[in-house]
Amino acid sequence: MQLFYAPRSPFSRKILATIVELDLATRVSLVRIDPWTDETLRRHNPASKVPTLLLDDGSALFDSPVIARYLDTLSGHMLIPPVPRTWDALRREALGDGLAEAVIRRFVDRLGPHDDRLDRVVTRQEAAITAILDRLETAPDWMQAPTDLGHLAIACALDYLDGRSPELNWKTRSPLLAAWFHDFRARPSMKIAADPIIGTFRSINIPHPPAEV
Ligand SMILES: N[C@@H](CCC(=O)N[C@@H](CS)C(=O)NCC(=O)O)C(=O)O
Repeated sequence: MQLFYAPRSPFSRKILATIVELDLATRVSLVRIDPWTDETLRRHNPASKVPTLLLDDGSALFDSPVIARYLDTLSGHMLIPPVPRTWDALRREALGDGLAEAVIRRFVDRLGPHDDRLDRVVTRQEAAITAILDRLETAPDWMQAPTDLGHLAIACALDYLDGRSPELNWKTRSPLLAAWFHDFRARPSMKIAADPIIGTFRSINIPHPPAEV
């Protein structure tokens, strides 16, 4: 299988972390691509977005929730637990993905010329960001649950929030979440997914992955 990914993309990182958690690294080679400037990807995914997973039969899977479900099925459902816990894990994944989406939209919209319409879009994204952070902070039982796809999605979104929008100071607003994130990001899967220079998962199979990147 080939994974088209971009190093800064939080959705790509969720899938990179999923692959490592599921011990599938030897079965996936990585193709780094800039979906904004490189049209190669559109042949496989008409929306030309990362992540896109090219299967061995030539068909492609997208977007990240679909890819994650496929990989989880391949490896015996280790990241999406059985019913009734399924829905908690998938809700967490949706919260993480929703947070990442709002951070991306806020960032892109703020690049444009300043006008009222854009202000409204940015304000709406900020409302989503704070509401998702508050939901995760005020009902923290999920932090103790066994690691699932939802935890990976949330951690990748928080890492993206850190890098893209440091001015939002989310850790001050969400101290419990910040403490959880601090511990969770030490997982090998998170460190590896944060490495923007990996071009192949072969580097992942070394016993001691590179320290902080
Ligand atoms: N819902 C999609 C979102 C994917 C997405 O938005 N990817 C961004 C990078 S983070 C992208 O490829 N953007 C290129 C574009 O919008 O043209 C998923 O979960 O995979």
